[in-house]
Amino acid sequence: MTAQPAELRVGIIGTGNIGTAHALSLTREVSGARVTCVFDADQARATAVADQVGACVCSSVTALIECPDVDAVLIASPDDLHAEQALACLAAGRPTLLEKPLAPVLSDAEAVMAAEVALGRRLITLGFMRRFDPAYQQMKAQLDAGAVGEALIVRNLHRNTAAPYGLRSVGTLTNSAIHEMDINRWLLGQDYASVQVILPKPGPQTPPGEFDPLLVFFTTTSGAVVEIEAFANAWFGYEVACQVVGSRGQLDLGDGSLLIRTEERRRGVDLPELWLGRFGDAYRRELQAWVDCVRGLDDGQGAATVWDGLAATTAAQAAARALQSGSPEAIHMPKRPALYQ
Ligand code: ISE
Repeated sequence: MTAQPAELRVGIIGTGNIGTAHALSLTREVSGARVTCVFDADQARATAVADQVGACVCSSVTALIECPDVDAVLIASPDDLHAEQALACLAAGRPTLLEKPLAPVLSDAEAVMAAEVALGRRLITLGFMRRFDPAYQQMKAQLDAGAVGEALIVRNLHRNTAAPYGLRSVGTLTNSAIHEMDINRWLLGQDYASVQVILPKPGPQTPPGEFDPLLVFFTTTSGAVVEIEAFANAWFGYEVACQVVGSRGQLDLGDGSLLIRTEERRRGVDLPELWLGRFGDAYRRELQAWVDCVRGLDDGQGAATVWDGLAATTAAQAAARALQSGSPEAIHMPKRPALYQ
C-alpha cells in the first residue's frame, strides 16, 4: 500500500465569513489537511477562529506565508488585498487557494498572471467554487453531451439578501456577478466578445447614485447571449439560478422550490440568507479537491486557474466600463500563456 502524503498544513489569511467557514470545513469535513495558522487584521477575530480549530495566530501576512508550520495558504481577505498577497505566496513558492476575484482591477490581475508565468508553474487556484457545485456540474455534463443542442441564451439570476460588505454598483460586478462571469465561460467553454449593462429601476434599498439591480448582457465568441440579473439588495432571500436555452431544449438550475418570492407570501421552502446556505457543499468539495491536488492525490482538473481569474476580471472591468458609458463595450482577451493551455 503506497504511503499517504503528509497531512497538508494550511495557513488562512482572513477570518471573515468565508475564511471562518473554510477553517471549520478544513478542520471538520476535509480529509488530509489541518489549519495551523490564521491571520486577520482583527486579531480578536483571528484568535476566536484559531481557538476553534486549534491553530496559532500569526502577527502578519508575511509571518503566516513564511511560517515553517505552513505548507499551503488560503487567502480569504478583502478583494483589494488579493493580488499583493497572491504575489507574496508565489514569491514564497506556496500553493495557494485564492478566494475570488483574482483582483478587482485588471492590472493587478495581470501582474499576478505575469508572476506565475515567470515562475513557470501553477501554484494558485481560484476559489470559483460553483464549478464544484453538483447542480452546475450536472448542467455542464448535459451541455457537453449536447442534451439541449447548442447554447443560444443563458439567463442568470444572482440575488443577495443585502449587499455583501456594503458593495456598490461596480463591486456588484467585480465581486458578486463575477461568479456568473466565470461559471458561464466554464459551462459554455467560450470567452466573451462584448458586454452591455442595462439599468432597471433601482430597488428600495439602493443607495443614492448607485444602481441595483443591474442587468448585464454578454455576447460570447460563438454569438450566444449571457444575461445576468445581479440584485445585491433583494431582501427576499439569497438565490442563484441559471437557465440555458439551447437549440434543442432547455436546462434549468436553481432552488426552484419557491413559486412566490415576496416577503409577505412564501410557498415552498425558505431561501437561505447567505451563499453558505446554497453552496456549502460546493465549498467543501472545492477545498477537498484543492487539498488532494496539493498533496499529489489529484490532478486538479476543473478548478479555476489564474487564467480563469484574469478572464473573469477582464469581463468584470469591461462591464464596469459599460456601466459607466451606457454603451456596449468590446472585450479582448490577451494571448493565453502556454502555462494555462
Ligand atoms: C460573495 O463574496 C460570494 O462569493 C457569494 O458566493 C456571492 O453570492 C456573493 O454575491 C458575493 O458577494
